Amino acid sequence: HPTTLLPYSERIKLHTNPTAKKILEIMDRKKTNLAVSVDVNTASEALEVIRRVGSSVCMVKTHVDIFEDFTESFVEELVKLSKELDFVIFEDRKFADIGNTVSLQYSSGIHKIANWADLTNAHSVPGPGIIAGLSKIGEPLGRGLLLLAEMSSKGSLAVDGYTEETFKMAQEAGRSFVIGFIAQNRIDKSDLIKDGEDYLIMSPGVGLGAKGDSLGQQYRTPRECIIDSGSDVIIVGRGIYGIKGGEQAVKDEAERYRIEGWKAYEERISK
Ligand code: 5FU
Repeated sequence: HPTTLLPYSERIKLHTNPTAKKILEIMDRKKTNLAVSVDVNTASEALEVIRRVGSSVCMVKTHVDIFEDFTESFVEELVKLSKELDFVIFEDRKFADIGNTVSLQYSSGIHKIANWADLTNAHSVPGPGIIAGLSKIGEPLGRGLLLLAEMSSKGSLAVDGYTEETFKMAQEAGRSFVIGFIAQNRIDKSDLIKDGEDYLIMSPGVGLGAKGDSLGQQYRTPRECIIDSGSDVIIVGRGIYGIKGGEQAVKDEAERYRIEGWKAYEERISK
């Protein structure tokens, strides 16, 4: 696949969306394709994890609806840390409704996601109206959207024709707002992709230890994602924040994944 041979730095100019550019710039500057998912119970714990791993990552992924203590001040601190430690904020909201509803869910309610999250994502199952509804809110703010083309979990229905139709839906929408996909493979197949198009493929389900969990999650190594499957960003949750050994261990583990991911990327582009 043409994209997988290009350095991240050379892909910046293939994008117009400010969030896509920012992600690639940070990856190049900090030498990291690692995103950490901070799925802990409280906003205050999440901030502690982020302070430890922030310098190793290009992105912090949240599920803010998990936090029992979500407040406006969490958002302020998160945004402050994203500037100090140089990372993008990705709220893994997985919108899945009609355009009108998702535009309200994205802009309003307690979380007001569009106000602070650089990046969010959506299922393609409702059809292109979901992109229109979200882009109405997010595009004027320079935000980016990923479509879920595949999932890491066992038995996922997002395969084959669904995955391909999701890619085509993104392509139809244009790349001013949709900047890539949550996927396990390079789903922007070279026979589908047009000249000058570039998408970011971000893959969750990454671990250097366990092969899965008891609820259907499946893990691959950073090498499998980046070299074998051509992913651009690896997303790691429990493998990093769940490591035993205290604060330093979490910091060290993030560095370990950053180095693994970066080595695999360097090997990929040198092929
Ligand atoms: F879209 C997806 C997917 O296909 N698999 C996922 O695991 C999202 N995720 C998220 O990535 C999931 O909601 C978690 O937030 C994170 C993976 O966490 P883990 O602790 O590394 O398994």
